Amino acid sequence: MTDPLNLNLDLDLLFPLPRRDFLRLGVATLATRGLLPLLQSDRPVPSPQQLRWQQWEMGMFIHFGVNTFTGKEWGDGIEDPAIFNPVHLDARQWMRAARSAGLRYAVLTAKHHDGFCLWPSKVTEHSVKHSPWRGGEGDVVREFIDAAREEGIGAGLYLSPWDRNAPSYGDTPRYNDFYIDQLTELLGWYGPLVEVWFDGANGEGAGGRRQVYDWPRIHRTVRRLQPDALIFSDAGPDIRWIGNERGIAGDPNWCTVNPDRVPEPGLSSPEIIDALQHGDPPGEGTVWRPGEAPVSIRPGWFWRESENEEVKNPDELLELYYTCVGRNANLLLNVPPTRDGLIADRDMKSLQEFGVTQGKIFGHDLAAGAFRHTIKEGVELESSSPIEFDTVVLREDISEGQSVSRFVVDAMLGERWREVAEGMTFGRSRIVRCERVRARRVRVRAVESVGPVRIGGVGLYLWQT
Ligand code: FUL
Repeated sequence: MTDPLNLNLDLDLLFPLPRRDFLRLGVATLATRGLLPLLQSDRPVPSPQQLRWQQWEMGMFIHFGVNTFTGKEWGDGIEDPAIFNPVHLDARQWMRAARSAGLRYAVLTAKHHDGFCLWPSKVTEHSVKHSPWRGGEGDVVREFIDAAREEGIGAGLYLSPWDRNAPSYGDTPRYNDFYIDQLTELLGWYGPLVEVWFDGANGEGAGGRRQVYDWPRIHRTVRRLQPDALIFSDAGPDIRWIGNERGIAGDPNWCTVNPDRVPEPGLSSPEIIDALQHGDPPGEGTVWRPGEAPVSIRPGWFWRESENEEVKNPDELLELYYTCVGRNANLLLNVPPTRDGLIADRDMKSLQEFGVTQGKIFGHDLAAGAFRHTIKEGVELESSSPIEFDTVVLREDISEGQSVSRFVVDAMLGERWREVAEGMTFGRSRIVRCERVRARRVRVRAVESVGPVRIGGVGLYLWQT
């Protein structure tokens, strides 16, 4: 392979894999953007934990608590713990639901804004220990974590900083100590977690007092007690919010971001939402902070009988798969248990069918047997017989960073190459749907990039059979 700018780069250092497994592109683009110093060693790359999490692609969000029993979205903090009694609670059923839809990790609301704790916290009385459930001896967090481990699902917890029950809320130092105590219980009592989810909501305390959260201390606590857990918030530091609750990632979507554009959780402006949606290309984006898109299978975050007819159907879930996973973000799909403590039949059915649909479409790469070889700007697939496809999955090997900023997919139709799809970033995965074509030769060209490109995979699928 020649180096277009005669930079004498050590290609084997840049590309330790066999040549046919990678492509190196866009050095000219690098030069024009002044990014040449950003070669492999300086580029933001995922930590092993981020990489694993990105490979999981989808997780299950579980909103559960006193709101499940009141029908409210935000409890006001004065709910009587006696209302919490999910008599048939079975966290294994939640995990089976997750598995059936290909959701590989799960995040439970250990405490939502109402302050009710799903575990027997020692620093508040507002918890399961004053509920009739399991005679006041129960611990939802424990049951959730045990079930997740048994079913091979990564376990994560959400601990709302906003607490409408805690009397100290708004008295900044006092509440911060209380919050760290709760966090310490959750991070210390239940074994390894994969993700700790921090919501930016910051309501007023009594008398209009403003609570200032101590984010550096919160992060230090997570790092100390759970060094392998990823920290989610609008502002990361490990995973960033994608900027909406509708399950739509930006296009383009970079895993890297300029941290100055999203300085702390809970801030909102068009510029911040833009940064969350799209990230920033390496160079401008100095940290690896992939996006996660939380969205509910129902209109609300908590289960509500009145919304039983509005559960998203498998086609809608598939659409979310395309707009999140297909745009290089993880999908965190909320599936709230009922008052019985179970995932409702209707939600379960949607999840199961979504799982079956994924298998039908993506279970077999139609190009699996095709010969692949490097071409000037990308890779060409050549199959012995024509492949009929309408969906292309493109991946970079993100362990080396993210680089592609514009790509084109061509198919050889008749005797000529015809462009069937184009777009911007790949990242962990990019799914493009195109018109249905039949071709023996297909090529993917990364026509612009901001650094060395290493293609991690190209797959062809048929979505509309
Ligand atoms: C928001 C919260 O206010 C919602 O209740 C929900 O938990 C959602 C995931 O985050 O900020």
